[in-house]
Amino acid sequence: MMNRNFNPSDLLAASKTLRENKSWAIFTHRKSDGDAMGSAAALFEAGTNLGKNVSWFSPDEKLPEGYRYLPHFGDFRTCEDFSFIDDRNSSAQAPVFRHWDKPLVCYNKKIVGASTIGGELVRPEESGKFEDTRIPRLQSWGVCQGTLYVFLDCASETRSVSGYEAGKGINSLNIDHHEDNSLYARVNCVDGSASSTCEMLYRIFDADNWVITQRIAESLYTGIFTDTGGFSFSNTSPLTHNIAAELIKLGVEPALMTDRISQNKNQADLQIWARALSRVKVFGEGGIFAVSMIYADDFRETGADTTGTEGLSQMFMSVRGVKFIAVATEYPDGAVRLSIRSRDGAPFGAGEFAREFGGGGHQKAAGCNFDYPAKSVMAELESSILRKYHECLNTHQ
Ligand SMILES: [Mn+2]
Repeated sequence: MMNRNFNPSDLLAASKTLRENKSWAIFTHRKSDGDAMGSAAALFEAGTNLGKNVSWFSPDEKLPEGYRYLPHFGDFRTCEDFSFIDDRNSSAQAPVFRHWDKPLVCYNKKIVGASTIGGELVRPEESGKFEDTRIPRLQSWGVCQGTLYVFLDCASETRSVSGYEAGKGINSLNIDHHEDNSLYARVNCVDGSASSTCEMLYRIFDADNWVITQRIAESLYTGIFTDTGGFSFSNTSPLTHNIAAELIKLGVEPALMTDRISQNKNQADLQIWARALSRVKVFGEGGIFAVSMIYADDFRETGADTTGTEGLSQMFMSVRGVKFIAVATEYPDGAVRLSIRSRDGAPFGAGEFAREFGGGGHQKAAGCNFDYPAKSVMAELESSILRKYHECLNTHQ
């Protein structure tokens, strides 16, 4: 599912959509990174300056503490299992907060409560009888009829919100730079050649003369810096540097930003990194592959939380000769997720590998779930990589 060619008019269309709507609910992806948070913070601040009613949701329970300097860090709301259901009797889908004991249904035409009884969702016609104090709370966050759902840095809707399906009348905007973005929103502004979602957001603001304050500039710089590995990855273009230069003119201090972004570890984080580093296995012809693993026990024993591993996978790319790495993380709930990186000269890209397991991402940075019991993950990962490697060798012969 490659995105269609990006058209520069998409920038103005995105700006127009944002300007036309009074209420924005921003969604970012699971496992928040600097680009997801930087773009959300920048858009939140820009919206506030325009007098919009803005809210921000992600499936994460908490954000990485290192980014606390971003504006609106504290306005983030967790939306684990925030999902859209398709109600046949309504012209629009409804977002549901399933992680609350009683789910909330919010329709475009009217707002009603609903509840689960014995696990079954009560139909909307019955649901009016529920009085739910959370509805005003949801409304106070700005999620109400006509709210614009803005997806930032999400290649697919399911990275942020489960059950969302495109084309069902949802007032939605998708701003992203993943080349495998499935263009799931009503308005899509996706350029796979952009370094970051923050770069896309800058181009949208610039195209329609938005006021970019220092706080917005610092947020945008954060996402551009982190997604380009400090302007070192191959996604760094002349335009990326030009935008960074504009942001510096707007008040960003590069040395301060680098300290803020890179000084984001605590003792427990280093201890969990040490465990992952100690388990590294380099293999394949000439040592082109590396894998490692973090177990749920590592989080318990070190006291690190799951946000403490951001940047770890890039560390493995510093091994001489390595072209492709995968780091498996067993989360406290038992799910195992791969963080995958590749560089030029790898027999297959990170994104291509991730898609075989139902994941996604960029050609050189991607992720997927890996459904094996934790104790066999390292062996299964190595054999999956070698199997894929041999397939590639055979097709190229
Ligand atoms: Mn990104």
